[in-house]
Amino acid sequence: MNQSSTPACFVFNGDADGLISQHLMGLSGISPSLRITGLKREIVLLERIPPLKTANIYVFDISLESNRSGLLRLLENPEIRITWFDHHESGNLPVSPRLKTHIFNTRGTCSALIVHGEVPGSDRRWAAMAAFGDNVPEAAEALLRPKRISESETALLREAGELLNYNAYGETEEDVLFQPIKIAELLSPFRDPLAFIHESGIFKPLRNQFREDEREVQNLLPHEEKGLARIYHLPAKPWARRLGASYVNRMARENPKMAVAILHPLQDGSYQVSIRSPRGRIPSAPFASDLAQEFSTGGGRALAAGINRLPPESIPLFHQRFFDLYS
Ligand SMILES: [Mn+2]
Repeated sequence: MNQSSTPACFVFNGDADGLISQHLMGLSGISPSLRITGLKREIVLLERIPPLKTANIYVFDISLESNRSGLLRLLENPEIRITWFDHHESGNLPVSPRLKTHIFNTRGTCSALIVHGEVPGSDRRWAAMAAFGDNVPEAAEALLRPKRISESETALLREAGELLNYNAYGETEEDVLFQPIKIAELLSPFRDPLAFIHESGIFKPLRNQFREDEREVQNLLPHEEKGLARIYHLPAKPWARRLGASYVNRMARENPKMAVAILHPLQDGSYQVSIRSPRGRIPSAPFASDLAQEFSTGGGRALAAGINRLPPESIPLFHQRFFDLYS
């Protein structure tokens, strides 16, 4: 079958990195007949592809490991080819002549930087915008430096990337100002990132909402505090669902000697818990992952761990164990 007549399908994360990755592929001349995306935490996306007779599927910025079963099912169809760009841990790569991967799980990269490297002649300011949004600003700056992009233009690219990333956070569609699929459609005619920033109409409302959310966050007080340990309970409000995930990292960065836990209420009445142990190289600090694993849905790493679902009746126990270890 002639490849050019085969419909293309783009599947991507709804954050800045995913959106811009698929846009770069679109600018290279491949126009998708179908786009599939979601909010930041919706990463199992291959299963949402409707049955296709034939397709060239391009996947951006979602982990292969999380989509393995969907991928294996798609590869059973000999008329489907898949090209995958990502920077998350992938696990073993399935071997198939119809699967091509560009997956680099190294620090300081992001999917749009990988796509940028594969698409000849693409405007590096797009990849820089994505890298700023994906929290790898050093990579963005390194990409812009040889082109002598001005400080004011760099600042615009940075803010746009960060706002696109911020827009993808929420628990439901109602939590976000723009559905990521809508942003992908708005992006598609723009070749110039500055024109997109000035003319798409999304950045002013995003900036305003972000500032209001920031004000709410700044008024937040710890629910309980003992020594160098703090627990916050976020309210069941959209701003808290949008900023909660980045708030815990910010608290940990700004207070490196502090242990922090944040409880996010979920719709079913349970809580998602983020735990950060002190970063200030305190050798005796207990691992955040050890505390998380005391609870059935907990896991993570030494400095950053979490509990997916803490039932409300376990909150007093969590407080007690957290302060036992860290106060
Ligand atoms: Mn990414």
